[in-house]
Formats: sequence, C-alpha cells, structure tokens
Amino acid sequence: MNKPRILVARCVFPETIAHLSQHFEVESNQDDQDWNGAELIERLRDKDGAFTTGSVRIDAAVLAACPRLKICANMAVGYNNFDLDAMTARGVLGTNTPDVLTDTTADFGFALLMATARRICESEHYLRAGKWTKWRYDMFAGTDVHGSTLGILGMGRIGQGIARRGALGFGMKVVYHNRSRLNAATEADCKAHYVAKEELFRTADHLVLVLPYSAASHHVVGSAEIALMKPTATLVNIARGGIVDENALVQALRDGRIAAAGLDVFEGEPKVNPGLLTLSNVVLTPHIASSSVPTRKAMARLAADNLIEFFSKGRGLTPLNPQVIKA
Ligand code: 8YV
Repeated sequence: MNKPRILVARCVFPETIAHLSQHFEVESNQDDQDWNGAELIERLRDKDGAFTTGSVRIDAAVLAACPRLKICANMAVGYNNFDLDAMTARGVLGTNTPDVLTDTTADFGFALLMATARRICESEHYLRAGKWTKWRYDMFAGTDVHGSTLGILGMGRIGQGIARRGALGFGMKVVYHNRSRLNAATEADCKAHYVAKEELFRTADHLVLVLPYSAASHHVVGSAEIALMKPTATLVNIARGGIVDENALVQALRDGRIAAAGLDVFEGEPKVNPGLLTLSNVVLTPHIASSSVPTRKAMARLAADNLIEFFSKGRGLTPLNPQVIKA
C-alpha cells in the first residue's frame, strides 16, 4: 500500500523529518522558503496531510485547491493560521500542540515581564555602548515585581502558569480576566482573583496578555484600555500581535502613558512597527516564548504524532475539531 503523502511546510528538526519518513512519503521545506499562497497550494494539492507552523495559512482557498487534504497538524498551541470553520466544513482535521509548551512559555512570559519592569535590555545596551562611567542613585530605576499586582488577560494553561509563578515565587497579588471564570479550586491553586476587564487594566502593575487571537480579540488593547492603566504599569504580550493596537501602544509609550512594554509578538511579524524600534522603554523579542530546545522538540514530536495517529488510527491526539472524525 502507498504511504500517505505529507507536506512539511516549514523547516523543522531533521529528527522530525526522519520520524515522519518512517510512516509517510514526505516533501519538506528544509530550505525554509516562504510557501504561502500559490506555492503552498502547488505543493499541497497532491498531499494527504500537512505539518504546519503558525506562519502557514490554511484557509478556504487552500482547502478548495487541495481536495486530498485530510489533516493539518500545527506545531503551535495557537491556531489562528487555520480557518477552522472552513476546515470543519471540508472535513479536514486540525490539531495543535497544547500542554507541552505551557511551562516554557510561562517562564518566558515572566522573564519578559522582569526584563521590562527592571529595564534589563535598555541598561545592557547602555553598558555595551561604553556609556557606564559612574554609579548614579536613579540609574535605570524600574518598577518592582515582587509584591506588586500581576494582571493576566486570558487565563488558560499558560495564564495559570504565569499566575502561579507570580503568586508563589514573587508574592504578587494576581488578578485576571477571562471569557469564563475559572472554578474555585483552580483559582485557589493559582491564588488568582477574577475581576472585570476594566478593573484589570486599572489595577495591574504588570499586565500580561495570554489570550487566543481571533476576530473577537483583535485590538482588545487599544488607546481606551491603555488610558485605564497606571502610568507606572508595564504591558507584556506573549499571545499574538493583533491583540494590541500597536500604533496606540507606541503613542502611549512615547507619551509616558504607561512605563514600558515587553513584546514577543507583533501585528505584522516578522515586520516590526518602526515606531516601536525608536523607543527605549520596550523589550522586543522575535516570537520565542516557546523556544527552549526540549519544548520545541516536544512540539514537533506532538505535531508529527498527530499525523501518525490520524493515518494509523483515524483520530488525532490533540484535535481541534474532533467532530470531523467519523465515529
Ligand atoms: C510558536 C506559538 O513558536 O504555540 C504557539 O501558539 O505562538 C509559538 O509557540 C509559533 O506559533 C510557531 O508555530
């Protein structure tokens, strides 16, 4: 019997290609070309499955042109690159990589919060530029993390991980807002208090965004929300760039409306809003929150295993739209 045909749409670990090749006929993109649009369709039209990452868009046009496609396995927990409704309508399974990246991403969220609040990158640039000639009482004085109020918008697994780090490690008071309130046991475990969205913006000393991106969460942080924040507050985004109106954020940071921002994700990434690049009170990282070697390997493994599970057993390990699987 012929092996199913799989497209690996971005460069991945060689061991992932080797693992997939034991089960499938694999076409891969180890040169890491940008195959979105017509080029992606060209390669995907004769494939049964796809291994995708967050930058590979699977929409109605791609699905219409690739009728053999039965599964897209995303190497990411976020799946806003999938038009999941269109996939479901065509009976195409989508899978993602939850859990394996939770702690690594929460670690990074906390690192970005600390770097931003304590002005670590700005001061390092100053030192490297040879500008450090003497001690000064207010040199790079930032804001405290311990004992402050940590706000979390989006309280899924990663949000809960950040809450636990803040409450247990840094004695922070944790407030959160989420579409649905957590049950009492989870709130107690995270030492987190549910508040209305406005109150979250008003009370947080450090506000971390960890909510999924969709039409509903587009620009949920704009000038009106930033105007509610304390002038000493920091904003950290490890979710998706489109959640923040970047032009409004640039203006607010320029005007000192809030103290600083730490951003791992951007609206037009990998392009970065030029306004952000002119500011010293921002820490900017290239979408690396899940990027530890063990975690990226675990994500790749889970995406590959979703494909294997699907073609061998007719189901996914971490399906997004399990209703497409016939009972
Ligand atoms: C990925 C992420 O690195 O999992 C996610 O949702 O944002 C990151 O962990 C990125 O999406 C690449 O697929």
